[in-house]
Amino acid sequence: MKTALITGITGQDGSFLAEFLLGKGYEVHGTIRRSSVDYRERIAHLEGKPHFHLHYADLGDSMSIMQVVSKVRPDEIYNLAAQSHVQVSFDSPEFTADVDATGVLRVLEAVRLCGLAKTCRIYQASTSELYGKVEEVPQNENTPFHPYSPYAVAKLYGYWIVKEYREAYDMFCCSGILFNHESERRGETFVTRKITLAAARIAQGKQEKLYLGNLSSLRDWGYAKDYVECMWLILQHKTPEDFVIATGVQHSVREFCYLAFKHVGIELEFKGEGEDEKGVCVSGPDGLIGKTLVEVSPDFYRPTDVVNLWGDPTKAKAELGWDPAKTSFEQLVKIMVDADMAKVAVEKAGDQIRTNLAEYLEKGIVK
Ligand code: NAP
Ligand code: G4F
Repeated sequence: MKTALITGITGQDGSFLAEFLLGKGYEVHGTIRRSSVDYRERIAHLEGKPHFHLHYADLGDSMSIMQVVSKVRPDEIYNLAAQSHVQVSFDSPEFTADVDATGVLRVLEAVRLCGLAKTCRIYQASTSELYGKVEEVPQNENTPFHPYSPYAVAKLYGYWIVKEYREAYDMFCCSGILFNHESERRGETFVTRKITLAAARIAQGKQEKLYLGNLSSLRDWGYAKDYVECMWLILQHKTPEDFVIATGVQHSVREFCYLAFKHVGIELEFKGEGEDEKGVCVSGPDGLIGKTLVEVSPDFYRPTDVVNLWGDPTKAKAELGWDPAKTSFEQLVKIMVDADMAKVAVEKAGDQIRTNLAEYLEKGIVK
């Protein structure tokens, strides 16, 4: 039985990867952080399982990483922990650098100092944000980097330090240069999830309007569940190498929005340009026709924005046998919207129960 350590196990990818590795018969260890709210939504269903273990550690704290690596002595480490929000990195650049850049160094050094350099394989969660202000489309493993946010600059250090440890110490450490991947577990402030939640809430009368930033931004969006398989494949490869993981298909934020709303029965027409662009309901429920449901707010613009990400997964397909077309863009949108429609329906039912209860209490029907 192999032992894996996942940093960032509470995140979108960490939770899917933990399920995937448990399914492969791994002993899975993950790092968590102390929080005032102890409900770990994405991994709650795994807690208590015999081969699933959690440890407190923080990528900003070398001693905690040393401690967990020396205790677990993993065969594989998946370093997924990061301050992963690009816009937030403009507000917290120093924290982002500490966790997303120096944090990677801390993991590599912990492995080396624990005497595991020759036995432990390390996956580093690298990103298409490295291409930033893109110098070529589509982007592959040889495309020059041009990071365009504090997040991307920090991740670029992570990429290079992994390469350095591979060459200097002959360690099996690799970067997966992953393009955007989404799911029903995606954080609610990333654009896709923000859209699918809003579409579900607007369709069920719980929200009036959705405010977004740059609607013309282009992304290569895949399904997170498919991408975690690739992380594992990268570590099973005969040699330590870096891989681009993407679908090879590109769409705009506007297209994502159109499709998500269409899936809940609302057809949008986008009118106007730039900050004046609006998404108006042209067909759907009576009360919504003619209403502006999507508006642009400069609050969601970034000081520098990456606008043209499009990955070329040829190497991953040829060398890892990975299928980039497993889940289509349309299927991805459907998975996310269906999950959010169900979530909002449950929220609404909860609201109704609370309203009824308040009324019964007031009338003295229940005490
Ligand atoms: P996510 O949902 O934001 O999860 C991030 C994880 O990192 C969470 O478990 C978080 O813990 C943990 N974390 C944050 N700061 C930490 C710290 N100082 N010490 C220890 N843990 C910390 O991100 P994701 O979408 O799953 O992405 C996983 C990784 O892939 C990240 O490194 C991200 O930058 C990278 N990536 C993501 C994509 C994508 O499209 N999703 C694409 C390319 C690369 P808490 O729950 O306690 O906050
Ligand atoms: O969903 P996003 O915030 O993702 P972004 O910036 O591409 O970063 C994600 O993918 C990276 C891989 O390329 C990861 F490394 C990173 O960790 C993260 O998972 O924004 C996507 C695009 C941007 O161009 C943004 O300007 O959507 C645009 N956008 C337009 N309106 C918006 C919004 N983004 C957000 N978050 N919120 C908006 O209202």
